[in-house]
Order: sequence, then C-alpha cells, then structure tokens
Amino acid sequence: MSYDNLILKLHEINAIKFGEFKLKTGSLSPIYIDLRVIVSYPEILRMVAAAMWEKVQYVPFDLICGVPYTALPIATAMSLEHNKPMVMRRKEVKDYGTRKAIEGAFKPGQQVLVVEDLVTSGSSVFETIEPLQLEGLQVKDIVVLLDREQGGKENLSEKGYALHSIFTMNELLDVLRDNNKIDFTTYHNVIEYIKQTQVHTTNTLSSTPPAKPIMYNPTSMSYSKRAELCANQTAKKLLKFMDEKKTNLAIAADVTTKAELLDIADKLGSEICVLKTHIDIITDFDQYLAHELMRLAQTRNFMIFEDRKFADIGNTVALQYEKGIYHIADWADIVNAHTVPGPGIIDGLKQVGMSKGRGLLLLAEMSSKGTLAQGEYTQKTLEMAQNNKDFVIGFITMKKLLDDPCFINMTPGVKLAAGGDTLGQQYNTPENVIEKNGSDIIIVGRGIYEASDPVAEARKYREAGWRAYESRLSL
Ligand code: S5P
Repeated sequence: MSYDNLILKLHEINAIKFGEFKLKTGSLSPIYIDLRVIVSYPEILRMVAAAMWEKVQYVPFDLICGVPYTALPIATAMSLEHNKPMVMRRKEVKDYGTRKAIEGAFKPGQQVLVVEDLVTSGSSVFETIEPLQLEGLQVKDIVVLLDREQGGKENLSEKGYALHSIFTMNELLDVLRDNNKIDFTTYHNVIEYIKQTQVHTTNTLSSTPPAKPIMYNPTSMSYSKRAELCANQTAKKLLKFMDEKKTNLAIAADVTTKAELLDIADKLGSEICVLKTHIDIITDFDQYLAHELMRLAQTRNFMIFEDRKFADIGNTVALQYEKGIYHIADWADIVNAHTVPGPGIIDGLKQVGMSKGRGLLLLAEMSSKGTLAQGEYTQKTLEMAQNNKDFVIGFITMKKLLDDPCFINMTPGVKLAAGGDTLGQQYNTPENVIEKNGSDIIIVGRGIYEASDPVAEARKYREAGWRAYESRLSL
C-alpha cells in the first residue's frame, strides 16, 4: 500500500519541516519531524493509527504500549478501533501512591506490541521495552510510523526485536520530491545528513555518539526503586521492607526447638528483613509454630524463607513443598532450590507457589569449600532464572551475578571477621559481600545466635550491612 497521501498530509500540517534545526545532541539537522502535532488533526491521527494497525495485523500480541508521549494517542486510537487492551509506561515513576512503572491490567508472559512515532537509534524504544520486561511482559515487535534509517532498526534487530515501519526516511523524501514539496538541494542535503549521522552502535563510521545505554545496574539502585520494578509480590514486599526498616540482614535461625525459633523471631524480628528457617531440624514442630512465625512476620515486617534446598524432579518437589507434615507453601514466603535436576524443578515448585504469590531463590553459588556450583552450572542457573522471572526472585550467591534489579542476591557465610568453620563453611564480611561483591542481603547464623547478646550482635551486623549498602549507592 502507498502512503503518499499520508506523507503529503503530514507535510501540510508541518509535522515535517525543512531548514536548520538544533537537536538535543547539539548537532544541526536539515529536517525536523514533530509528530506531536497530529493530535490536532483527528483525521490524520486516524490514518496513522490505521496504517500502523495494517502493518502489524498478522503479528501476535495481547497488549499495546505506546512510547510516551507522542505515540500515546496513536496507541490509544489503535486500541479503541480494534478493541485491544493497552498498558502505559510511566515516563516518571511516581514517588507516592502505587509507584507503578507500568499502568494498566496485565499478566506476566503477555506479548506487548510497542508503538512509537519514529525511531532514530532505538533508545526511547529500549526505555519502554525494559520496564515492560521487568514486569514479566514480552516484547518482540515494534511498530513505528517513520524509520529515520539512522541505525535504529539494526540496533533493535541485534537484540532480537522486529521493527515494522510504515515508511522510511528515503521513501518520505522521495514522495515529497516527486510532489515538488522540496527541491533537489534539500533532498540531497537530507539524504547526506542521514548517511553521516548513523547511530547504529556497531557502525564504526558513526559521527554522532551512540545512544546512551539504559542503566539498570542494581548495585547503584535503591532497594525501594527496585521494588517498583518487580512484578513478583514477594520480591516487591521484601525490597520494600528492606528500605523501610533499613536492614539487609537475614538471620539463619538454625536452632532445634520451637521455643528457640520463636524467641529469635520475636527478639530479632525488628532488626531483620528475612527470617531463614531449616524447619526439618526443629524437633517439636507443629502447625502452631507455623502460625506464630507468620504472626510475628506480619507484626515485625520480615519475610519467612524456608531454606529447604529442593533438589528433586518437578513432581516430587511440588509434593514436598505443599504436603507432608510441614506444608511449607502455606507459611514460607520464600523457598530455594538447587538446579541440578534442570528447569522441571522450577515448574514443579511454581505450580504450587505461584498462585500463593510466593518467590523462589535458585542456588547459583554456595559458600562451602569445594562447591560444584560454579562456572557453567552457575551460568545455566542464571538462564533458568531468566526464563522464570515471574517466580524466581533471586539467588543464593556469593556476589551479584546479573544486572537485573528484580533478582535479589542473598549471601550466606557472613561474619564480622572473615574465616571459616571446621566443616567447610567459609566466611566473608558484610562490607565485602554488599559493597564489593554487590550482593543484597547478608545471611548470618552463628555469628548472631551464638553471641552472648544476640540482639546487640544483630544490630552490629545490621549496621554494617546497611552502611555497606549506602556507601555502594554513593559510589
Ligand atoms: O551456600 C550456602 C547456602 C546456604 S542457604 N551456604 C550456607 O551456609 N547456607 C545456609 O546459611 C546454611 O544452611 C546456614 O543455615 C546458613 C549459614 O549459617 P552460619 O551459621 O554459617 O552463618
């Protein structure tokens, strides 16, 4: 289909201008395209939306998301005309109220079509794709009115995204020249300018700086900011508690009686963000213990992490998680699993935990001497996590392994002084773990509960962990 008429109309309403325009980058451009003006021309807006729809009519997607602001009315027009739901990305995430980065109703796993007015380097499209993906949504296709042919398509396709454009800069210029809207010199000036200002990031002839990469380095982001980005409710809640309580301390409550465990939860509850249990070492376990732990978790604002280290096939772990005498899924916000059986273990646990809003940690690395959880095993574990971002909320690891703010890294083997025990445990300090290695939570057991004053000791760890977090934020 020819879009000559649409191009001529856009020129008529001054959405396409020729002259000398100073761009954000400081460079001068002989062409300026401002599609914001189309909101004043409903007929043209309708034509644009119809053309975009036609282009992607065979592309599978569940939701439409316009890149703010120019493409929002276009996305809305498409949504209304074809009864397809929309979501919206906030340009600024509110610091009050719901703090959502993506507005609207959606489920993780849904496919989103991104709508943009024009693409140059692709950076504004990436800024929209990233928060969508952080919410568990999938993006494969982007539809734009104009491809400026400055490298955006290549930048997107290198990352696996398909760009569908209604017309390219060359096509637009051809139509305007053929209809005597621009003279030969203007035509050539613009063609030359486009050639000279490629922003394809691997193009060595590029004369403008490449698009600024979107920085989502979790170590320089606050826990609260990360909470906004996470779709998993457990991850969100945990990061919020950490921020509100100013603690990144988890206690490994490796005691063997109900009374001792409840005493730790009661006395240390306000110092910690996570209470980690080994429920199968409790000699007098009953459901009263589970209820009391949940009550304390609610009043003291911490999460319960049952360190069960599941390690069997999916079907078995689902039973171990839900049934038996412990009914772990009923009271533990977080559990963890080894990845040695392959991704089926995640599927099995997810079947039970997902609908309860639970979160899973994968053991990517271990603190013990001679651990086999390293190298390729760790890499494969990260891949499994990335394929299950709705349920996997992070890792047991010695350091931050991925630049994804929604994965929470918890590190065991922590003491104020480094060292080890006689059975292979290796200790690192809170400073090294949080500041140097970029982990998020220190898990401390004997360092606290074996101290003569566990509350005072917990405060020391809490302060050390928080100081390390604050100083890594200020780096
Ligand atoms: O690699 C690991 C993984 C875990 S979850 N190394 C560990 O030590 N843990 C757990 O962290 C371990 O089961 C124990 O509950 C706690 C460490 O306790 P600590 O007394 O050595 O601080």
